[in-house]
Amino acid sequence: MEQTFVMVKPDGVRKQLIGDIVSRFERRGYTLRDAKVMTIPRDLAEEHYGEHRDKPFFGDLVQFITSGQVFAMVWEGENVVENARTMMGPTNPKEAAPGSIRGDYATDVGENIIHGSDSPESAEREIALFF
Ligand code: ABT
Ligand code: MG
Repeated sequence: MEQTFVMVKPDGVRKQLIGDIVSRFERRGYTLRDAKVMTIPRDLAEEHYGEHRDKPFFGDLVQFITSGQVFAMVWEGENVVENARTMMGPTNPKEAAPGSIRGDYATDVGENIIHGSDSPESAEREIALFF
């Protein structure tokens, strides 16, 4: 069965959204296979966001994702990689429809509440990195 890596980012934890986000995935029928609260070490953040290493926002991104606790999760179910991205809404919250997680709670592209793997290959890589 397909699995994906989902993470409530430090802004989502600060806004007390862990329960809401877990509830959305449960109501959708997905199964939580693993989860933990953690503070991401700098080297893990740089590895996780390695594809963005040369982008101008990379420094701010690593600073933000290591700025507080995150809630890392593995969710399982049919088509969960793609559906999780739909539930989250687009990366830029300005484009996110109400009812999506980012559409309901996020305001900033750099601090957008939640992460979800963007492909089954990314999911496998990210689950191995975090668990
Ligand atoms: P992540 O779930 O964090 O990977 O976001 P998503 O896959 O939706 O979007 P991508 B493209 O992977 O963005 C990674 C992080 O970089 C931030 N970002 C992105 C900026 O700050 N400025 C930009 O112009 C772009 C394109 C948003 C994402 N993270 N956070 N937090
Ligand atoms: Mg991404």
